Amino acid sequence: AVPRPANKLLTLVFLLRTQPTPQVLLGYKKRGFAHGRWNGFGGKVEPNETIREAAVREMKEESGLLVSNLDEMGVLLFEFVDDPQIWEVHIFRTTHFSGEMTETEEMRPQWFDQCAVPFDQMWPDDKLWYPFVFNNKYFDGYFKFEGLSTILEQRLMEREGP
Ligand code: 6OG
Repeated sequence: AVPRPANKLLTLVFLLRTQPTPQVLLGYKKRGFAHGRWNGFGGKVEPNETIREAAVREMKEESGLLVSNLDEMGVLLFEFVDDPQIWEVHIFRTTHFSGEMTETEEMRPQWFDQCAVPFDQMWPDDKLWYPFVFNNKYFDGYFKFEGLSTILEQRLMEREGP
């Protein structure tokens, strides 16, 4: 059998609010991998923390905000051509936050109306599964990428519960 590396665990958090209109907080990634794209807030899970702890920590580091009451809505698996490592991204949503929003060296946070998300400046898979997050539905997905912009294979389905 061919040995396979363990999945690389990542988090992605979506902070939602209903006032003044239904909105989502996104961050513009200023540097690093996949810079120049808007995304939720997140990053790698460290060895000494839970996935949930990582989600809260990364949100704080990248936006200045302390989030709580996270609901895990879905898990996405990403495969990249010529990379044996599978990325396992855990997607959370919440409406609970405190603290001051701050721009960091890595991210510029901004509220977007849920009907005006800049999908043309985001990972191309995002437009397919954001509706689940906005509508409070649970989901699982798999996307195979060639480079940063081409999806070769995709599977996406709703699931019953968390
Ligand atoms: P750093 O390794 O830069 O965190 N991420 C993705 N997000 C979306 N929406 N689509 C993808 O399609 C993604 N692949 C990775 C997970 C990387 C951040 O980017 C997310 C992490 O939050 C391929 O610290």
